[in-house]
Amino acid sequence: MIDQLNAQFAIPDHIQFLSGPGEFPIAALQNGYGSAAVSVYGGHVLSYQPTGHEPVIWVSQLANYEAGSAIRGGIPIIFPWFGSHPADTSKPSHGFARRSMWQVTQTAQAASGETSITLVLTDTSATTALWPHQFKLSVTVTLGTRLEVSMRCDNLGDAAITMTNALHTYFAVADSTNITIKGLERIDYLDQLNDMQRKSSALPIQIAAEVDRIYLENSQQVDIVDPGLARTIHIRKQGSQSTVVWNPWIEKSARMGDFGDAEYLEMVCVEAGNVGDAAVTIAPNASHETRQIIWTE
Ligand code: TA6
Repeated sequence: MIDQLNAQFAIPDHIQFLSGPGEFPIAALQNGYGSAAVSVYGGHVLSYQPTGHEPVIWVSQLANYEAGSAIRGGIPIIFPWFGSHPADTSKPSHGFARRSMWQVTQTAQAASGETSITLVLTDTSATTALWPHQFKLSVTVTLGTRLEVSMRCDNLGDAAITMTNALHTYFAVADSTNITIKGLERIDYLDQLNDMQRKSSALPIQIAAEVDRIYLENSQQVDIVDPGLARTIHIRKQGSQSTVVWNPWIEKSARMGDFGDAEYLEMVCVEAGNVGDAAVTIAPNASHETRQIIWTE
């Protein structure tokens, strides 16, 4: 498969495919702006490192790379439902997209230097058994002065479909107890740790316990200020009515088999999506796109 992917989609000096952990095919992107890696399994960004900076995206040292499992870290593609399935908790949490093998459909090297790759997941008997709809889900990753990740759902059926989604991004930080997350002050959020109570705070977010919040907003820029790495990670989004902020803290970290007990100190999730009441309905032959734009300075 790797030889076939390289024959079809490699771009000398910019995109090469290699066999990664679990023998998952990985696309390695590089250019003057930096480097990134994308797993064909899950359509899943595993790394992003701008030139001259520390890695921006985090992956657990204990991540599973097994068919059917979700990779812990990176940018999991959450589709077609966020969290537990609304009617059947036996179905995989956060949907099936991140647990499926995708197809590479396009790679490109722009004259301006950006390198991009598009991967696609379309309905199969396995997905139809979980979610009886015809769809095409495309993820396009563009490595330039910023990392842009776009997930687009095309409704290929003859009935409207309703989905929730997220780009469930794990960001690398020096010490999660010493960061400040700005941009969500005075924005209402649902507290997933307190019966989805609706709350807000005038203060920027600091992590001193488990945090699991669904912010009800569609346009803020969020900044992760990280003095330990002497940098700020900037995050913008489009096509997203919800921003999820999550850190598992001590107890939940210890309960997750694919997450090191102390790894809560190394990461924070800031996710762009459409969650809960922000579910998106897509008419037949229509599409919806959610995009997250990441850069650091
Ligand atoms: O993004 C927040 C969240 O919904 C948390 O509640 C936590 O469950 C996290 O996602 C990870 O979920 P996962 O299914 O990947 O373990």
